[in-house]
Amino acid sequence: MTQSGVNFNPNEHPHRRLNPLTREWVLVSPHRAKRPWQGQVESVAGAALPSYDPDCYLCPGNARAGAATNPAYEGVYVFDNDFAALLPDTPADVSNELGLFVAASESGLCRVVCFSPDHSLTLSRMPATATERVVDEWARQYADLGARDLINHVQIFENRGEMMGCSNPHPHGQIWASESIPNEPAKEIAAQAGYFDENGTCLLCDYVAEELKRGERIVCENFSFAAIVPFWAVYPFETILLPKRHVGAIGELSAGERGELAQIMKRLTTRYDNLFETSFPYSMGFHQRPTDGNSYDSLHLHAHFYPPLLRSATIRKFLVGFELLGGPQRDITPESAAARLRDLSEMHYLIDPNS
Ligand code: H2U
Ligand code: ZN
Repeated sequence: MTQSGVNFNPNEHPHRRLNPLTREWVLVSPHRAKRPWQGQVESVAGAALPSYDPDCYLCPGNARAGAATNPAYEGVYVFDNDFAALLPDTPADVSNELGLFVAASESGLCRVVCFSPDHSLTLSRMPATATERVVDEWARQYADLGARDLINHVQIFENRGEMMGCSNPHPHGQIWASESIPNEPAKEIAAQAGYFDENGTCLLCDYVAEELKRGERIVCENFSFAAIVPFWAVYPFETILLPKRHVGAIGELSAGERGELAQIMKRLTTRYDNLFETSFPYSMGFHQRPTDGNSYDSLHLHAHFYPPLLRSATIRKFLVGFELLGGPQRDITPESAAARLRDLSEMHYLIDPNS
């Protein structure tokens, strides 16, 4: 890879990187970001939210759509989504006309998980001990939903911020439990199995160990977990959160590890908020073993955080043009994004250290 006598330099020259989890390429164009932080970094100070909002359909004691009313809950609260995208009683059917018009019925269940009764909080500002109860609930939901014959995959996720299509700032996430394995986990499962067949080891065990040795893409870590801007990141400040040991599902984490997961999520999301002094939007979610009864030994539990912000609270990455028609592309390198996140404080900008 040479340009008339100039050696290839990944910090200067356009190149492609392979995502081994999806086996897809991302185009990295670092030369476009040579002066990335010159512009004014705007921050959008959102109005402080009240702890209770009488108009919020997730706050304790409030009415939801239809007939339901939330109880006066005090910790984590889960309910069946009133506008569920998947329904449990869908009649089974498959059709295939000419291989061109292929459809299959899909059953499932959708739930909403309120992380806290306090409307004003976020995972970044909740006490880690409260988030630990969220982790416990995720494990319970995965076990409960996954045990049903109908359910073969449980997708736990959080959309945060209007930019990500989140309808409400109340701290909450969703669970979509489905009959089939969705596209993204299906790609990752195949790639992890393929890597295991070729190497006899787990792709993400090998990856996290190697990243910990190299250090340059680590954002933060604790004894059991590491948060990394992956080598193949598409979103500017995308991260992957991984247990260092081989675990296939949240329910296999020990009580201590669940506490550490809650802590590292708080530390990571605090860094995100501090980056542009904003309530940092993202979609995050866990990839864990499908619940269809197969073993999936090569699958390593992890969470992806996909945040769209690029240079400030108002400048965001859109997937347009080449990215829609060709493939994903990024300007700043994952290494420089990791360095920026790593250098940030873990004291949330809205929390007064003296109070
Ligand atoms: P989002 O903010 O990520 O959209 O999640 C909120 C979910 O809450 C959404 O899926 C559901 C929506 O269907 N919802 C209810 O179940 N009941 C309501 O009364 C309003 C919204
Ligand atoms: Zn609320």
